[in-house]
Amino acid sequence: MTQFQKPPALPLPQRRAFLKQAGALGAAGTLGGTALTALAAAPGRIVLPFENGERELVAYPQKRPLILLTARPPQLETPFAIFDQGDITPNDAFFVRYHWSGIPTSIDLNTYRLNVGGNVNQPLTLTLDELKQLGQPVEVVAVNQCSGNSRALLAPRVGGGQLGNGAMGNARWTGIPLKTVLEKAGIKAGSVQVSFNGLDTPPLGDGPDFVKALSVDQAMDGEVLLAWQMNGADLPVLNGYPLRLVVPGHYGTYWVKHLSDITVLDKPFDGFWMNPAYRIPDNAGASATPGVAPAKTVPISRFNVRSFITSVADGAQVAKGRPLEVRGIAFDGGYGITEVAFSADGGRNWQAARLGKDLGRYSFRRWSIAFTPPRKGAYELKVRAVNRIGQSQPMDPLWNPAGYMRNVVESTHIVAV
Ligand SMILES: Nc1nc2c(c(=O)[nH]1)N[C@H]1C(S)=C(S)[C@@H](COP(=O)(O)O)O[C@H]1N2
Ligand SMILES: [Mo]
Repeated sequence: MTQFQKPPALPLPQRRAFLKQAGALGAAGTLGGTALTALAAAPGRIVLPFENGERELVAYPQKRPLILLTARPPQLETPFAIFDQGDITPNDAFFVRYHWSGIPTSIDLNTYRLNVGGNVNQPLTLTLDELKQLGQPVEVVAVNQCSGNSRALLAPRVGGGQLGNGAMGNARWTGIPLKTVLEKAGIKAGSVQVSFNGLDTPPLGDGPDFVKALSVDQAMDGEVLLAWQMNGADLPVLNGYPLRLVVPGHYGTYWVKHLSDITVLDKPFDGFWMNPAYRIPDNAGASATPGVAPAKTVPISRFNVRSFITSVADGAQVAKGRPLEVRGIAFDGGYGITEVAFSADGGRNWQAARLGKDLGRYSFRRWSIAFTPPRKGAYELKVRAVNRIGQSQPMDPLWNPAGYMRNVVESTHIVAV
């Protein structure tokens, strides 16, 4: 399966079988004994705001009920209301994305190893404990967002996982800089890229394994982390236990989970998941015209600017003349959000919102503004953010064939009564 195909929804019995297996195998990992009890609560359904947006809510091991996109592999979206509850996304509410169904359901730290090899002076084979001893742990609060977050809102619709706005989350990640490990191994002269592989595999070994690459410069920038904790706890199994790459400001595709192999390369990596997958039109808005193949593509990289209203849902009724706190989140690729503007009249007039606590330039930035609907009737609310280098969001949606990087200024329609 590639991200260009719409994954089929599995019938319930097959999904149950997977969940049972995940729970039963959980002894050595962190799935623990609670996994199956969580499944018992039949959580219901949700309707996302696009055609064929009806989804089941399902609780996987270590997760609260989340929006089910596919069961094999597990792909789960965070219900949007969670984003109104704070700037950190709880581990059990964090979205899950995989490409292949051969995911590890249990990992034994006694046998787990991180291999660092390729064009290095000293190949390394490290246990998790040995890795942790290599340097002082560092922390970063950073958004992880799937390239195809919000894909189902595109017009015309495109193939790929039909995601609403829930394939993103913000967490405090703890680990050591990738740089520390690469320095220990010693990158040889002439190296150009570093590739990353995790423990998951294609079914029956008949597809391209999920492997990603970064340039040596980026791998050595000191910001890319090998992280073993998320919000102060071990990574949930479905979010990459026991170790994942964290690439602040960059799309989730680079955040390789269950990381097992780091390989330094003397020529560019050209595996399937770097080319043709996960590429965007090579222009400022990463945009293309439907039906016209983009002239040139490049690997997707940094997030563009996004902002969302989280405190009031589209279609909500509010009281005329009663003050409303409109709240939400904004983020970008790491320059930091400097301005958030709010409009209650479809974008004709804008007012500056108040920015919340700054958790760092890779984090969600919360914002809020008081709004009192002066009359009865319909209002079109909009929010638009600007980052430190002046990047913002388009008023009209941009489009590309893979449905990546949606960041149009969205509308929330409400009615005052
Ligand atoms: N091993 C592995 N890592 C992976 C993937 C995968 O399929 N396998 N998918 C990537 C993609 S496309 C995304 S968006 C993020 C999602 O991270 P999460 O599942 O922790 O939310 O994981 C990335 N890391
Ligand atoms: Mo992704």
